[in-house]
Amino acid sequence: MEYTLKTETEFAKDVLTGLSASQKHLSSKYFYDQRGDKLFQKIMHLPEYYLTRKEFAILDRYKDDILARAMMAPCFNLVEMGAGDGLKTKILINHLQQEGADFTYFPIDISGTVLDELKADLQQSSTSLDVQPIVGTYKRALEVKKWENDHPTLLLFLGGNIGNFNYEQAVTILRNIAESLKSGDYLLIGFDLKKDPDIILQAYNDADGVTRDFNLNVLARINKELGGDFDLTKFKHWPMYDPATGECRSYLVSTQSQKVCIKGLNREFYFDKAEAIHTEISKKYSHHELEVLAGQSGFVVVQDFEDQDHYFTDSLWQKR
Ligand code: AVI
Repeated sequence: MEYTLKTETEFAKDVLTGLSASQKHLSSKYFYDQRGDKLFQKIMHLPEYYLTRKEFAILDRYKDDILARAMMAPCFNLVEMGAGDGLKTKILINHLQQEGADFTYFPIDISGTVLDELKADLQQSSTSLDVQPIVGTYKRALEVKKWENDHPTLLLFLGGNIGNFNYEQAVTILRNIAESLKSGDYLLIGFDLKKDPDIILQAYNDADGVTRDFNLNVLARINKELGGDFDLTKFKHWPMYDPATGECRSYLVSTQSQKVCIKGLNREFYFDKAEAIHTEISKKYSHHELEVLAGQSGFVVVQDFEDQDHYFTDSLWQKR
């Protein structure tokens, strides 16, 4: 089949840059297409993947306290970065509705499919809920700032999504978030905390291989969208956790020397045997690190809400 050159898309540009680098890399944001979204849904229910369960328990247990602290006006904006299926947020939304709160919900996600489903789902249970989805990257959504009005804002950045950025990138994103907010507005942000390395590693190396397939999905996506001929059986999923930095890094390691052709880029890429493509970072934080991060990005930590095992925290920050 003939492939038209697709070098203009952001995906194509990033793949070209990433696979041409001396340390090959591909961004984990490209895990999430329709199949990737489904795999991530599955991950969230895996016994090894504690993050979702822990955060769910936190929101369920502390919803009153969180909203009592963060609600400053009868009418407000509820913005959510990386909303996904909104499963956890529904706890807060349902609670707000029971309390008769007047708010507009702005879910932001890179996946339009996921947002369509979320909106339909929310409006099925409450036809009066004002949902204004924003499809795009965090960066783009913060530029567009559809929630810019006179009302105060509570911005949710849940799921430990901030962990998918390195420290410098996290500071940049959080500063951008701070700029999109008014002084006194709140940010509720989820951090996976440093803990026993075995527990962390297992969460990214589940027995059923769902996380492996999720990682490999970036190659499947290159095959599908850019006409690549990656043989997925020739790459090994390899997560590793460094307890000093708190970084869980995932790689795809080539099991043999091989050549891969990507027609859409009109390029061939060579892999040595055991050469790695870095695909994801999932950073785990200490309390001290997150206090510093808040300060560096224009926030103060108001309160940490944690699960009983102290695996995860939803940290409530206020814009200075
Ligand atoms: C979305 N994000 C917080 C997940 C994480 O834990 O880093 C993505 C993920 N990657 C592998 N498993 C889950």
